[in-house]
Amino acid sequence: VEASIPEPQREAWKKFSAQEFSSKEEFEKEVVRHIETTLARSLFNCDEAAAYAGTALAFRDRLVIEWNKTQQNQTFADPKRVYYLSLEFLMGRALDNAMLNVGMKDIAKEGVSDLGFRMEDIISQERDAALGNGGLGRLAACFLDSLATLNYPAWGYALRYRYGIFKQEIIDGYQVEIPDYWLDFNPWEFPRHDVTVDIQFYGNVRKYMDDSGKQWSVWENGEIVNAVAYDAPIPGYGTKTTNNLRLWSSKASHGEFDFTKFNSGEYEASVADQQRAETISAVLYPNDSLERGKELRLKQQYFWCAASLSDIVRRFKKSKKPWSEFPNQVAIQLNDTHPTLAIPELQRILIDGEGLDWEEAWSIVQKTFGYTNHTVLPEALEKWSVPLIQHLLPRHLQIIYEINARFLQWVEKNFPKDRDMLASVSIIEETQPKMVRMAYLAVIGSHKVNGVAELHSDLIKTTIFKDFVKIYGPDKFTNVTNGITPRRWLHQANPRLSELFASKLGGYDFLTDLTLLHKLENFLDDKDFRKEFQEIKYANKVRLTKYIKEAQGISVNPASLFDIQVKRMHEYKRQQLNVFGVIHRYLQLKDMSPEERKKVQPRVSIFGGKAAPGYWMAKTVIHLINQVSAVVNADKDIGDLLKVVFLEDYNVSKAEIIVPASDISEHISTAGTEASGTSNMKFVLNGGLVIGTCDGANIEITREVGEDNIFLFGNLAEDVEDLRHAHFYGGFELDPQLQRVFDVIRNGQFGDAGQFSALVNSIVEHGDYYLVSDDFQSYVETQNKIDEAYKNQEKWLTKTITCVARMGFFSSDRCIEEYAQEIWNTEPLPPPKENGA
Ligand code: GL7
Repeated sequence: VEASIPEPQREAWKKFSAQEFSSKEEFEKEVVRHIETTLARSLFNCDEAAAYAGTALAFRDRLVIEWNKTQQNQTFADPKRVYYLSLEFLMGRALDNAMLNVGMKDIAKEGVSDLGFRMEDIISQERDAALGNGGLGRLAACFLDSLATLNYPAWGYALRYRYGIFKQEIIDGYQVEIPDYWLDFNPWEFPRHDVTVDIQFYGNVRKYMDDSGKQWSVWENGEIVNAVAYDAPIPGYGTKTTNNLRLWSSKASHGEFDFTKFNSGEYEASVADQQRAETISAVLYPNDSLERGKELRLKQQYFWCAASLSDIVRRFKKSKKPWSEFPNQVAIQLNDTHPTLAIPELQRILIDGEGLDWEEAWSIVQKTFGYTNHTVLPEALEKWSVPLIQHLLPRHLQIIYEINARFLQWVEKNFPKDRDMLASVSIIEETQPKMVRMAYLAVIGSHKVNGVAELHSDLIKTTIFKDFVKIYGPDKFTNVTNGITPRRWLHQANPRLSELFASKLGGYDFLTDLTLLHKLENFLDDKDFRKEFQEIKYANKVRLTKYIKEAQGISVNPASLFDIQVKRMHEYKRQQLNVFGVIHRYLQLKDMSPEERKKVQPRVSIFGGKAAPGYWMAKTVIHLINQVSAVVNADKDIGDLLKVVFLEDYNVSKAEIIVPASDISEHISTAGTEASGTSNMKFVLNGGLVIGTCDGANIEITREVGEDNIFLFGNLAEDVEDLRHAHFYGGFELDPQLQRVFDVIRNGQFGDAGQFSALVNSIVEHGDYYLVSDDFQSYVETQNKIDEAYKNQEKWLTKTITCVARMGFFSSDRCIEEYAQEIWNTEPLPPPKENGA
């Protein structure tokens, strides 16, 4: 039943309905009111944290007003909505983004200054919302920003982890993980204790038959856990549309809280049950591109899918439309295979709950879902054991088997002579134990499957989903190249550069149409523009220099070439190639005479990134980088010619400082392994050049900026298999320069050599799976070219400006339009024009 105020009382409501502050004075009034009443603090007791809280709450009020209006508007219009299911949303900080999108940042800046604070200090009080690992989670966050900005009626659904991605500390050169309990003070979320869903686990399935002989299944005797909704407003830029991100938190259900135990004195046991329920949403799994098959992770996935679908179905049912309309009202996008259980869950709701027959239900399911694949790495492709699913979700296992049986019968009928194909496309892998291949279930249950960059989308069609292309034809598979939001990754991270562009382009339209940057090429010869562009880069390097000093205690010279590789630590991303290159550079510098050294281009090699806590090899690379940093930075012979920095605890808010400060950034994965990469786009948009392999989005960046404006090196994806084969069967001859690097590591120049033997052996003895040795020489040569190119600052500047001007394609707004047209079939719903507006 809708709780609505009767007509006669509505006048009073309207009269007192919440108003948005619109002047500096009103803003200050709101901040002070929140500090004094919401926080119960006073001007004698107001630190930066309190000032942040007051400012955030003032902006939150504004967001909430728009958010309510947006939701109301969407409820009345009842358009087709997009639901983006992602286990990760790496949102970062919200205040700066809220101020930008609401459009009151300047007023607020003056306001907080009147109250005795500096806006930068206030902004940096906020903790990152770090509900994600890396690119996949940050992509989801950029998509939310674009969806709202483009007025798409869209919801994000995820889990409200109590602990986000761990905080990384480096102690004695080793990574140490510290829990990130981020919910102490989070003004951006709203608990919806009235929006709850009962989620069932375990139990058994019983078949019933009614008088007419119709059979149906009931899943019973399970354990119930409660899902409680927490909502966060997602404001669009330059629009009043404010969408919703709904996070589910797990809680013991009252039915489950064991009162018999409680009454019989087993108070502790009953509380333990409660804690077990809360464990489901307690922690984000800290693995990036790696699956581990833990029961709790599967529980998380089902809990989140079931709660979200129940919510989506409930919203659809309010419209009283027939079920056949469901796919015209609902588009659900699966961000990787993590939410694949939503497919059997919707089928279950439709057949067991709503009484539809199988075919009718299945056709609705297939039309509703789209699936985005984000990786071809075998270790990241999710498989769940059949016994585990049987135990946890017995009804879903039946449904998965039924989906598979019908699918295989259909394949058998259409490809009668192809026996091998049946085994290779079966959702069930016939191993011991049997496994459910989630990616296959996602392909079969969706109407579109997309990769995230051109090369990647081609690769999935020729490797992991090859047989499905034969079965469904090529049209089911498509590409949507990733993008980034220019609001956060240009305007917020680099306000001065954004301002410079606005001054040349006649306003900030480029923030919503990034292709407008192409007009910057008209200013390539404009002396003032060039000078200002260069000064901004230098100022950003100075800012990072200060941060490096503060955070790591290392002094670097901002006039050096800043070479940056920040991303999750992973063998396929090849930070090891980078650090071997740094060691090589160091050895060469040591060999040089003082005269020769004078000609060398000074360089700072900056690394950053977290390793999954159980990923030993990635942690070893972190350790090596830190050891090299200690030795090189202390070497008086070398001075500023080479400095090596490992920046602790890389995250979104640090990226906003790091990205604008690069001269060169490294995107050097083994060809064919990085599905897209998105930081490459961020660095180039901020006036840095790229050294990279022909992989992921590097290829499309090259297409846009031109081969002369990017430093590509290394083997191509099509040759990787042969090279790997050659390592095993053709013998192994190591590049002499790389050999020398390994020799000094083995001699203990960077500390206990034993620590690094597995890393070195993975290359010299165990087949060099990531082709470090094959690409080393071309990597080093390309780095030398970069040194040379950097010496001609005018040419370098021309390259960087040209690159920025050609980055229009990589806006996440373009991605969202592509998804909307090709996959979701949805239209924007702009906010209604307000009176007087
Ligand atoms: C990733 C890819 O590795 C990365 O290349 C891509 O940019 C990102 C977003 O599409 O998705 N896939 C994946 O499993 N993770 C990624 O970051 C964790």
